[in-house]
Amino acid sequence: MNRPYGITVSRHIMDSQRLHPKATGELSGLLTELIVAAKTISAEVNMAGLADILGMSGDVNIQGEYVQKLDEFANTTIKRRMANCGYICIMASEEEADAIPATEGCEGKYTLAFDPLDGSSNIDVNVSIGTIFSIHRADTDGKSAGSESDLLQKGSKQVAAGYIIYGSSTMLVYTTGEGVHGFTLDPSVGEFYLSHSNIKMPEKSKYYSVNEGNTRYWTEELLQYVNYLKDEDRATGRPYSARYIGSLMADFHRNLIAGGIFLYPRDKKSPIKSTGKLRLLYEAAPLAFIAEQAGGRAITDDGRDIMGIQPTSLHQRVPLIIGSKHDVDMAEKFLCGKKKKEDNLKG
Ligand code: P6P
Repeated sequence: MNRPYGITVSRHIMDSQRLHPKATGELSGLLTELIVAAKTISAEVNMAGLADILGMSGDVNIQGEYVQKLDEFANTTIKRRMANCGYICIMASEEEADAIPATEGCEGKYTLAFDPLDGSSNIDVNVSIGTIFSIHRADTDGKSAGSESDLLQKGSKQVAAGYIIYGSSTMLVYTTGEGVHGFTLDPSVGEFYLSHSNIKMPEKSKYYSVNEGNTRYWTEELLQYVNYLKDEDRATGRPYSARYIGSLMADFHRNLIAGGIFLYPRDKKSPIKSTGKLRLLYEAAPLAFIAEQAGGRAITDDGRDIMGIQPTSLHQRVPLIIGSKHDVDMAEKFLCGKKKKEDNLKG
């Protein structure tokens, strides 16, 4: 079968760099190193069912979650490769309590925040999982150590963001602020080929993604919005269909390609979810950058733009409403009390 001789991700990165005469190539180098780590993780994830790596490692991470062995492998793979790459000065990982400095003498001008393997609770049941990354420019001379404050920057300051989803195929989706582009891995040659150029999220969708097992813990406004989606009104394409996989990567990627709205609001089920479950630095902010670059939106459940939130801690959680612009706009009206379900009964 003729292999697709399309654009490789390396060529796409270099083509993008050539558009910026002042570019030093450090961001290209950083992305290239991250992609090597992703290929390594992909090979391991795809073998998970065969190797004895499946199952729990017995450890517990900063989030208080049992760490799956693949989590550890992914975290270690990224940390080791990026600490010595010479392009970053400090890192934050979902799996580590504290910031991770670059190896002394290998400091660069960027910072990296990452979730090494989001959705890891789905590993043993073969559901798509993913690595999420967010890159900022540090406030340093580009040769010295970074500090935690270099990591605590608004999403609007991101230089690049992306994810690798390990699913029926392994895909890399990333943005450097010039659109969103998707690459599919051909494992037989170990190369990512451009498969989704300039992805645009459908403005309006027919899917909503939320864990309805938490309904009793939601605010009244959220309940009103979700019930609105379930009402029948052909003119506005309702009722929507429910699609919730329980893996942020799988749910977000489907919504990016096919359209949809994903909601993980604050709920009263447990104290740690009083500000939502998902983390700002390495989940909400990078996905918000991608969503906005693809024409979508990302807000909190009280209407604040995710990209405008000033982080105060590495593992800060935020409520996340993200997806097709029309749907997030409508959710915002309900959540900010500007719209009620019965308003629509009046036509
Ligand atoms: P719940 C997976 O554990 C995760 O962090 C995300 O990938 C996913 O969207 C969310 O939690 C699912 O949470 O409470 O619905 O199981």
